[in-house]
Amino acid sequence: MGTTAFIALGSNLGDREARLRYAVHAIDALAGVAFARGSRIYETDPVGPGEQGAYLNAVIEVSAALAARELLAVLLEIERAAGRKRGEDEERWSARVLDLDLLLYGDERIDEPGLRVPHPRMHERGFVLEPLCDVAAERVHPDLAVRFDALAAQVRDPEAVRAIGTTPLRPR
Ligand code: A4P
Ligand code: MG
Repeated sequence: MGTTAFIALGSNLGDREARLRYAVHAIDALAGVAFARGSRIYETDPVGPGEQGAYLNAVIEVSAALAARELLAVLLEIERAAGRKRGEDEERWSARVLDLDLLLYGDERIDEPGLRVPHPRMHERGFVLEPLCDVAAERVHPDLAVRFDALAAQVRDPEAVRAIGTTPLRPR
């Protein structure tokens, strides 16, 4: 079968939940990619410079018959398609309308121009690790050889990363 891959989803503009649901639906609809399971949706304090609103974040597991580079390419296409959906928002905020990061591709370690897996900042980000633990708590980070639940415990901040509801994200 395909390679197990994990994808992080983020949105902090407009109807954030609709954008995450659009993304998981679009990913599942891709030829060569099958949705396996999703985390809960989390509302998260923004990390990084500048003033920006809270994000919704989630992580999904898929089975991918595509190579990692092909998978990233189609994820970036879905990002762009979501950005085009709301005309007037697009110019100012397109980078944050929908962010799709390829976190893990099997246990592969890839460092090429435009493609780094595991995602280089995933191990220090609660907004990635908490939803990842919903679906892969016992998996081991391929570079660090540490379980994701242990990595999450090191950065845990329940006020900054809050599960909203209990229902796992899945394609409609
Ligand atoms: N790229 C290389 N490897 C990968 C990969 N594994 N996954 C390249 C995805 N992309 C990868 O991505 C720019 C390029 O990275 C892609 O075209 C691809 O070729 P980007 O997401 O547009 O920008 P960036 O360089 O990743 O910027 P930055 O600042 O690192 O953005 P991040 O890391 O995506 O973080 N706070 C909260 N609470 N929640 C969030 O989701 N997200 C960000 C953005 C900041 N703060 C946040 C959140
Ligand atoms: Mg990104």
